[in-house]
Amino acid sequence: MAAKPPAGDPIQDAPEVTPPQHAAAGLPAVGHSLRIAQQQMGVRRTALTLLRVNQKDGFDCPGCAWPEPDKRHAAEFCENGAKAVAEEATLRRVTPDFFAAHPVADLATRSGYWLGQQGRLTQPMYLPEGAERYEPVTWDRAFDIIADELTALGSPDEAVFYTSGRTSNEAAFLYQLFAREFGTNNLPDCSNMCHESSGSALTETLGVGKGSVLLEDLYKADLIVVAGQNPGTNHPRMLSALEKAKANGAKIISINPLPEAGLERFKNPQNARGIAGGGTALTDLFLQIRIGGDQALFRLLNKLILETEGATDEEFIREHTHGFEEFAAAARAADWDETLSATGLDRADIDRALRMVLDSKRTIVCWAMGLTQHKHSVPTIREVVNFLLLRGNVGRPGAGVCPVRGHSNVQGDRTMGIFERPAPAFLDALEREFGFAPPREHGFDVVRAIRALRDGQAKVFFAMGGNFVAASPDTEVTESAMRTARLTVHVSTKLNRSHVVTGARALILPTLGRTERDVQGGGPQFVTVEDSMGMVHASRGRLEPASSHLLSEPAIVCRLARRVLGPESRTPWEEFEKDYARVRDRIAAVIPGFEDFNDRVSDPSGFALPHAPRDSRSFPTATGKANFTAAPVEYPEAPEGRLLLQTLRSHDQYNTTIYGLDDRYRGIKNGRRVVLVHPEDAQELGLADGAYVDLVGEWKDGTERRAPGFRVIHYPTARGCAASYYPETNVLVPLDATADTSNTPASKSVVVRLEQTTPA
Ligand SMILES: Nc1nc2c(c(=O)[nH]1)N[C@H]1C(S)=C(S)[C@@H](COP(=O)(O)OP(=O)(O)OC[C@H]3O[C@@H](n4cnc5c(=O)[nH]c(N)nc54)[C@H](O)[C@@H]3O)O[C@H]1N2
Ligand SMILES: Nc1nc2c(c(=O)[nH]1)N[C@H]1C(S)=C(S)[C@@H](COP(=O)(O)OP(=O)(O)OC[C@H]3O[C@@H](n4cnc5c(=O)[nH]c(N)nc54)[C@H](O)[C@@H]3O)O[C@H]1N2
Ligand SMILES: [Mo]
Repeated sequence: MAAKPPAGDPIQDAPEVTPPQHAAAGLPAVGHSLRIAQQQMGVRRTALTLLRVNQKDGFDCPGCAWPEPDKRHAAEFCENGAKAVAEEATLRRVTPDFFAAHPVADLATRSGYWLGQQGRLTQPMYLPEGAERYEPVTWDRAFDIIADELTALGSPDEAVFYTSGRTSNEAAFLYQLFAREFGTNNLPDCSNMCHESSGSALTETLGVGKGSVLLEDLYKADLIVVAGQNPGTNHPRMLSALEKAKANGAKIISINPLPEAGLERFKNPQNARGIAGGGTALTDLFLQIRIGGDQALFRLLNKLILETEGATDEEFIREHTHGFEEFAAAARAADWDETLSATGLDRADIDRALRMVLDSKRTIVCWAMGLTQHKHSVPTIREVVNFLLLRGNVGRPGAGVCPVRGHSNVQGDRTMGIFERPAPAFLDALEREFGFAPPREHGFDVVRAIRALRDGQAKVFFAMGGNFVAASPDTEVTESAMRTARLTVHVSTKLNRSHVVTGARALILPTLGRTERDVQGGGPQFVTVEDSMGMVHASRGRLEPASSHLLSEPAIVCRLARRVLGPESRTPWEEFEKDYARVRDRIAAVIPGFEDFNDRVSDPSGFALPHAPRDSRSFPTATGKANFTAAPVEYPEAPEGRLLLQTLRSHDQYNTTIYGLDDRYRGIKNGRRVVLVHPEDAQELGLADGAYVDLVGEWKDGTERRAPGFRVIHYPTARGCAASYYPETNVLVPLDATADTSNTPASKSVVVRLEQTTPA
């Protein structure tokens, strides 16, 4: 067993490059994940833990939000799920001695990778004002410190309560209840940086801000479009679903500036064809689009559909939609030349795509961050909705919208009320059930919370999970905003950058992870989660907790609420902490679709939440119909000599958690400070393969931001585009560069100049 973290840092970043691969998964993936898992957990624990992932009596994989098939394999996890589990179930520990040996100033010089590799947090730690080191603190004292700061605020709106998407339904429901009873809607979450654009676009057009398909629908589809998503790395179990869809006759179009290996070919490690054979070719048509060209592409496809006799579903349009004429006029005006230049595609490619679209009776569009993190993301996703509505592809089997969510319970957290702009009906229900008047004014999202901290309007920052400082845009602005806070508090499993860039005082509150046993006064507990397709099910950890000092997330919220709100609160916090079933009773009373929650969740397969467009083709929008929309077409353009940079994930990371330094499918090893550039663009810019550059972001207000020391890799991305990993490149994303309407940071289209330097 190798429970020791790496000794040195900065960890050597010396990228080596081989040609990109053309297939994903297969045996190398299994070997790779087992190696990482065994380094963290040892052999026995690896076997015991991984067999419990996503089983009906086990825990929900803390990796992604892709749903579980009803018939599960003995090993219903993937390489990257195994890495996520190993990261949590590691045997390495961060103890008070560690903090005694490492002043915060020292930890602030370490990489995020090094911090994460130190292991699980074991005790509550406190950084007093002016102190150099974190020191151990009791839970009671920690809650006193938070309560003192919260009650000293001029207004509850000077506190910010962030959530990351691993938090269970029960913890999330309690957390928003506490924040609102305290008096604020300042509940930003990672969704603000992720699928907020999908939520905004879908709520307006279909009336429900979630996907409209179930796993079975993928198996029934004729055509699946995968746009702006890299499932081979980020949702590997989706590849098994695509494989099955193909076996049933589906065609796949992938739309991406990068040829992602996982979408080209899948070698399923769970069948003989995948292990010994060549695997399954997935993509039938690859549209290598320029960054941000998707709205233009879908607009032109819509024009072409409209121009094809009999291609639209007239009855559906008449019965169920609104705004068709205005949309159709805008679509008819789409221009071929403009589309070709916006997308970088050939006419022949678009013709081929059109033929596949017209040949399909049941079409699903899946997407992720490649569509959501641009200035014009909301109109882009609305154009995808137009595309589906035209042929009646919403609310029937094998068809619909499929935004593929990130964090394993990010969708559930939103359902539970983690939202800075809660619906009035939700607040009314809270008021009825709990007998206090929740605040009605909208709170801060992520970007507004950073501005509020920067401008002194927010003074206490509390995070339920996540790594706000590293995940947020404009690193320097965010870090200095965080340092102005009176108090920063993080409920966390692992050490990260947000623990070392702190307010005047700081607390780290260590918590149980998914894999661990949770026993409270009322006996062993389980929690629930909702996947990307609106299926709710239980999750039960089995491992001994990483330390006897850990509290569960629900327990932390309940104790904090009792301490802050005092005897005046009529909410039974003590009872909630003892028995999470009591929390579920209240969720059932407040949130539609959770009736008889405790009974229904005892079904090991879980249950599906209602979704009006999917279930009955009814659309709870302002017009009572599905809305066509007609926004002007936009696309980003880089001036002469500049490139459009997207900031994305490598294969060895989970957001800001770095598992290793390889990006296997893209052929990059042992380094993360790389920038992928098309060989011809590189040549025009005079940059040889392997040249060293600084990435200099240029924002429209004339400001520049610099990320130094990246190695240029000649790579087959779309022309005019570049790609580099997040979070290293967050320093380049201006705080004000956000999507219209959703306010999501536009981290997939940053204008950059590459300045050649000498290697460090
Ligand atoms: N192993 C692992 N799993 C994860 C995560 C992780 O970090 N690691 N993160 C989780 C989270 S929170 C999320 S949100 C998801 C993220 O899942 P993804 O969205 O797949 O993640 P990204 O790496 O950001 O990849 C974006 C993809 O969009 C493409 N793209 C970029 N710009 C454009 C564009 O303008 N148009 C089109 N058509 N394509 C574009 C990129 O080339 C890339 O393939 O994954 C979740 N699962
Ligand atoms: N430039 C750029 N920026 C981006 C993105 C991008 O594509 N490009 N993607 C955005 C997206 S999609 C997202 S979702 C955000 C992610 O933003 P976050 O969700 O804030 O970040 P993570 O890196 O997922 O958080 C990791 C930390 O969560 C803690 N943690 C893990 N498990 C648990 C748990 O069970 N309980 C608790 N309490 N804590 C736990 C650990 O301490 C770990 O260090 O980043 C966004 N930022
Ligand atoms: Mo995400």
